[in-house]
Amino acid sequence: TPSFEYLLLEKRPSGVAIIQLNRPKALNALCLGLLEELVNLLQTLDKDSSVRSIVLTGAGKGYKNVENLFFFFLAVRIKFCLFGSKKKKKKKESKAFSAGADIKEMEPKNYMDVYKEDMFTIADKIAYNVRKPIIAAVNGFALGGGCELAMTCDIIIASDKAKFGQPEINLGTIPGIGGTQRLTRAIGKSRAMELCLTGDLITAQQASEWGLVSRVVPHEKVLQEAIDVAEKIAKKSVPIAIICKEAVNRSFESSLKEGVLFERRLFHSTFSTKDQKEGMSAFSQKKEAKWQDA
Ligand code: CO8
Repeated sequence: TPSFEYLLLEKRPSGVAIIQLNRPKALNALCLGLLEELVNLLQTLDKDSSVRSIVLTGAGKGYKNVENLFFFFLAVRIKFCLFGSKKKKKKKESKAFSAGADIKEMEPKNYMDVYKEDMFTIADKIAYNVRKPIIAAVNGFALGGGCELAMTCDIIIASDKAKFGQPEINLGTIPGIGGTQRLTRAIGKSRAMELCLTGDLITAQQASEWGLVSRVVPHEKVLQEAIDVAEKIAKKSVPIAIICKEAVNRSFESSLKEGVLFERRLFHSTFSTKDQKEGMSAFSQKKEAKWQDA
């Protein structure tokens, strides 16, 4: 298993890989090291035949390993016995998917620095090169680059405590990982303009009403909901899911007519797969399809 400085990875037998952005003290801000690890890991998982779908979330309270619950309650009890029930200062680390690009890392840079290192172009590899479906479980703030990262995923499921926004204007800059483009396509010009120009944040409920996320669930359920969706997808044929994702994504890149033609060609191409034969014959025989991923 590879080791990471900024990520946590869990691979489940169901074929779902769960990645956590793991800089909770900096609200999972996207430093360049984190982005590099993330892109490399996603590309590795994309080629890993034991992985069928991917969940991306932020480290923090929303993620609890069931096996660790016993130790969690034991620790709470011991703490209670030692320190009594006095209210402690609330820990800061439970509330972010990602608060965006790392401002402290960007602060000293000048134009030539960001131009030469082609800052954030690496993130395009997630949107354009990762073929398996990625579900974002947004467990808190998704701001700036955090919101942009969620938007490069294929499905966004939000905690009822999540907040979305593109506050770059308050820092004297603008979104740099596709925010002005993907947000506009997701929620329309007027709303995207309002968010990008005011820097205001919106609630998960508002994001859902505007079509940015597919659903809002209670905070403690957000990861499980995303895993459930990922597991459903993991039960499909991997190549067919990849073809399907490619077809939906083409709608962002082409006219309707071109998109429909592209879809038609891909649809035809599925008839060259064993899984199309299996899927249709299983339906006729009232059996469950056994995908060969071929
Ligand atoms: N970068 C670095 N550190 C951060 C970031 C960030 N984006 N966000 C939070 N942190 C740090 C804080 O500095 C703080 O650290 P410390 O404990 O050492 O002081 C810690 O995380 C906790 O944060 P807060 O104390 O601020 O927590 P609050 O609960 O008070 O506030 C907020 C939470 C509202 C999320 C607040 O932290 C905030 O406003 N964060 C910044 C959000 C933001 O502006 N994001 C956009 C960044 S720019 C971007 O993403 C795209 C730039 C594209 C540029 C393209 C160039 C080519």
